[in-house]
Amino acid sequence: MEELHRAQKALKDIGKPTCFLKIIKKDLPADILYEDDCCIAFRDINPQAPSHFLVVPKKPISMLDNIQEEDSKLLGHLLITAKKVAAQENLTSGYRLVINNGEQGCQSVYHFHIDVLGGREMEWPPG
Ligand code: DGP
Repeated sequence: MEELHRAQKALKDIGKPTCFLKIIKKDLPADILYEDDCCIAFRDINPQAPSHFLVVPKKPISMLDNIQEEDSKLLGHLLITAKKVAAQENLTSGYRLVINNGEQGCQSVYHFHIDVLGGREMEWPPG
């Protein structure tokens, strides 16, 4: 419920510079785990698992719904980055990737990102 409320609130700010854009521009501090020309990975400020980090493209795409065919290579790069950072985090027993999209998907920051969670056993189905 709290997640849905946060997601509904975030919808009002769609199109405005997000905290992730500020992290990319180094205007906001973050615990950065990886960075290259196309993307950045940093620890989630409100971790839901012992290891919880976000993989974020530098291109400001708001959400999965707005990903285009031309972004296919970038999407692949984000997945490879998630895998590399998970290895860096020693998530050898497995981990989960999540993409929250839109209000009912509980997306609370409208800069596309992949949540990577690990370090504990995940539940299925997710809530
Ligand atoms: P979601 O859109 O539901 O995937 O949630 C976005 C995640 O981003 C959420 O788990 C909390 C995290 N987050 C929000 N603001 C900040 C921030 O300023 N810094 C960091 N490191 N994480 C943030």
